[in-house]
Amino acid sequence: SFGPKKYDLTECDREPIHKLGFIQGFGALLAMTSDWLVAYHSANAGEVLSLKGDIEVGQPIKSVLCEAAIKTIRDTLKDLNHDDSVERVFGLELTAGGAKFDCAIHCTGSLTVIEFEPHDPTSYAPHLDQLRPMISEIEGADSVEELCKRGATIVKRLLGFDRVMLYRFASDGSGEVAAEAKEPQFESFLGLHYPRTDVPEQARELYLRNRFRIISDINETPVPILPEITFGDETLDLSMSTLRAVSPIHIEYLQNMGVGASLSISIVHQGKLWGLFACHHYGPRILPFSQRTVAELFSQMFSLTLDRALLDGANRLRLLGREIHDQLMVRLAGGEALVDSLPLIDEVLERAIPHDGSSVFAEGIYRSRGSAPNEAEFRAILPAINAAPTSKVIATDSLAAQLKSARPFVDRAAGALIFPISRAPRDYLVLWRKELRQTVTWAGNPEKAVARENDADRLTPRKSFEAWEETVSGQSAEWTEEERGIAESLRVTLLEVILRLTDMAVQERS
Ligand code: BLA
Repeated sequence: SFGPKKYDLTECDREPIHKLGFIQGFGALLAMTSDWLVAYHSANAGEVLSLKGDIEVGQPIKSVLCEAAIKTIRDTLKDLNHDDSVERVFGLELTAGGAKFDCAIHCTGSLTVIEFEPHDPTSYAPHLDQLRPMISEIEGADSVEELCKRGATIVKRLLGFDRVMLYRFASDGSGEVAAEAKEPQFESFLGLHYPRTDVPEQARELYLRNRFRIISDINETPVPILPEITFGDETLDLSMSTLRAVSPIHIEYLQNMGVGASLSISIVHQGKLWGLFACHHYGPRILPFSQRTVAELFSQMFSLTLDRALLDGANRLRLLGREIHDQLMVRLAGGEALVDSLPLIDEVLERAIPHDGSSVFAEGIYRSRGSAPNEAEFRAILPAINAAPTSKVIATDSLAAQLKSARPFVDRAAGALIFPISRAPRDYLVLWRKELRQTVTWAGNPEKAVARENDADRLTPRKSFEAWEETVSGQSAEWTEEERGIAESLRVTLLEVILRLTDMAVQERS
């Protein structure tokens, strides 16, 4: 239950956040059995509906809601076309002559769940009007970065939160604030990285199914769902709920960050949780259901636009790869030795695969640039990489964890993208990346925003960052799938160029 329980970092992934048994008080909930008896109700349901008596478990729903409302709910159920569907009904009168409500209706197991909150009379129209210009605005973005920036700005404008971030996940579940729109008086979190535990595994899974959540008042006491314990000891599954009270651990985290309300919308790419629009407000903030629905719609459009932008990006990189091929061909065919073309290789590659240093080792000669290891250091790792397969690019974000001999230069070159570029003797092109913790900027100290100190300061972003710093010690930024793709085709190019040059040299000699 909600209380001052202290949590351990390793417990994060195990908390059953979909079955905590509480909702937020800006609405109420009823769950009905298939024979339309009340199975669960939030403790505030009777009050929100202005009923005289208490709601009892097992009571027929028709003694709680009016006939017309029940009919609407039944009809709406027909529109639920897959397991995780949630249908909305705006302005529904739930009791005869009573107030109107905005409702979310869904099924879980054999139960029908209706969640309702006071109807917002401004309704859809004004929010919907905003949608069309927003879509053309994101469609005009010419890169993923620009798209993210515009997305954050639009969501900020749409929802009026103090801070809207686009939080982008890396493949290891950690993440980075990739774009931000905020009120000027708040410190920027742009570029900050957070460890994977900050949005634990089960939360990331849930956020794929249920793409929208709001925590409207961090300091509000959540409303229990009754009965708290049933015969089967089965707590109501709130996975698809719109009112679900979130994990108390996360509440504590937000309190420590000084946040008053939080909202996040999933950004999905190819069936994976690619990122979140993460919104903070420094006071409580309740948004009408209609407005939340429009924001959700926007994020779906955003996800589609993102799909296309990522695809465009991949295509651009492929074109760039061809360009690199041509340029290299011209240079090397002109008689330049491979080791001497490192500056060119570096220059063209930098546009496709950002790196901090590079090396070429060809025909026994070593050349390097930037933060690459020196010749002696490189020769020390050579036997190990010679033992690896020649047929593909080797990508590692922590070479020193795999190779003892790489430890002496971990401070300069932690990650390596190794291109084997000939058969024997083994020649290589290597791109290097520095340790992430040296390159990641901790832009300011968000702890300044903390209003109170308590003994649970483990759960502050600062502590989180320290934990993250430890986990990524000796590790560079990862080589993304796209980067590894370009590297692979570039390896083929280099191999081809080199083989052709060798052929030419052989022909000249004979
Ligand atoms: C959920 N954690 C979340 C969510 C976000 C973050 C956005 C989604 C819920 C929401 O909308 O608020 C993380 N929020 C961030 C990050 C930034 C931000 C990284 O603004 C950066 C600026 N969280 C922890 C630790 C634990 C933890 C250490 O930091 C576990 C011990 C847990 N986070 C946690 C849990 C949830 C969560 C359990 C799920 C909350 C829920 O949906 O019930």
